[in-house]
Order: sequence, then structure tokens, then C-alpha cells
Amino acid sequence: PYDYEVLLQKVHAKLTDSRYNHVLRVADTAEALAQQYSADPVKARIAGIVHDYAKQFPDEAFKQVIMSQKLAPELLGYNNGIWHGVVGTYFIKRDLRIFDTAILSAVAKHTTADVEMSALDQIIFIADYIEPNRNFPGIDAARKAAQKSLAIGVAFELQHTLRYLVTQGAKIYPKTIISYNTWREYLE
Ligand code: DGI
Ligand code: FE
Ligand code: FE
Ligand code: FE
Repeated sequence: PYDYEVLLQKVHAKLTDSRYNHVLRVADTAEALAQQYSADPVKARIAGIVHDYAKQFPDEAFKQVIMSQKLAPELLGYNNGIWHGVVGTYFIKRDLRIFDTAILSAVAKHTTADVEMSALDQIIFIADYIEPNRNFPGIDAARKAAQKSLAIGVAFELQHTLRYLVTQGAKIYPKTIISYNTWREYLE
């Protein structure tokens, strides 16, 4: 039921070429992980295509949605890094007419993770982190972790992302902290 050509065109229209190419790589990576771990590869590809749809929307648009949809006011204390996933699902429903709850959940959790994550949620969280163009200290270990299990991949990514955010002095989204506490048991 998904018209890929129209979907890709709508997503590309909202993103720079480099961000759009990231999205395509995440879609490929997510589809492959779904094949490997017996999740739905079509949903993985669609979620990959749309996961950063709202990444370049203006702050004002997110603030308006947080207020008009009566989302948690605490969200106003964060920024695009958090909003484009958690609040971005609003624009994905509105503009792309995607209402599949499994896909929307994966988008909503793709930056922050969550205490409970479906296989698809875990796949998008990981694919975003290890797509072929990602290059940062620890990327090889992140890819290896994802080959051990999705849960180990999530746990590794949470540990390293939190460590990075703290060194940057960033405000940590509470769900990221409780997710780390939950998933860290999968680390050796
Ligand atoms: O959208 P991408 O760049 O592909 O990647 P992403 O959605 O995983 O991360 C977006 C940004 O959000 C990235 O700069 C890291 C940041 N981030 C992740 N967790 C938190 C966070 N920022 C804050 N302030 N707090 C968090 O808990
Ligand atoms: Fe993102
Ligand atoms: Fe991510
Ligand atoms: Fe991304």
C-alpha cells in the first residue's frame, strides 16, 4: 500500500541532499537488520525513509504542535534533536499519511530509545547509528554489538550516546536515562 516513489519525493523535498542520502542508507540498513532478525523488512524500510522527516522543520513548528496537541510541556525544554523524532510523528501522519503504529513508534523512539522497544524500534534506533556513512570512535564496536543481538546493539548505543552527551554538557532527556538503566544489563 506504500507508493515508494511519492514517499521518497515528499521526504526529499523536506531534506538537504546529504540528509536525504542518510535516510536512504538508514532504510537499507534497517531492511537488512529486519531480514537478519526476523522483523518486517517493509516496515523497517518505510520507518527508515521517514525517521528524520521533520529534522529540518523550524523550532516554531514543533513548539506549536507541542502546545496545540497538549504534549508534555517538558518537551519545550529540549530542542530539534529530541523533537524531530518524538514530535516528528505528528508531521509524518499529517503530511505522509502514515498511521502504522509500529512505524510511528520506531520513529518516536529513534533518538531517545525507550524502556520498552519492539524489534522494529530497536532496528531503527541501531540503523540510524551504524548506517555505512557513520564514522566516529567506537563505530566498529557498535556494528559488532548489533551483530551479537539487537538488545546488545541498543545497550551499546545508549551507553556511548549518553557518555557523549554528558561530555558535551547536554541536557539529557529522562527517557534516555531510564532506557540506559534498563538496557545496560545486556552489556558484558
Ligand atoms: O537525526 P540524526 O542526526 O540522524 O540522529 P539522532 O536522531 O539519533 O540524534 C539527533 C540528536 O539528538 C543528536 O545530536 C544527539 C541528540 N540526542 C540524543 N539523545 C539526547 C540528545 N540530545 C539531548 N539534548 N538529550 C538527549 O537525551
Ligand atoms: Fe534522527
Ligand atoms: Fe540515533
Ligand atoms: Fe537519522
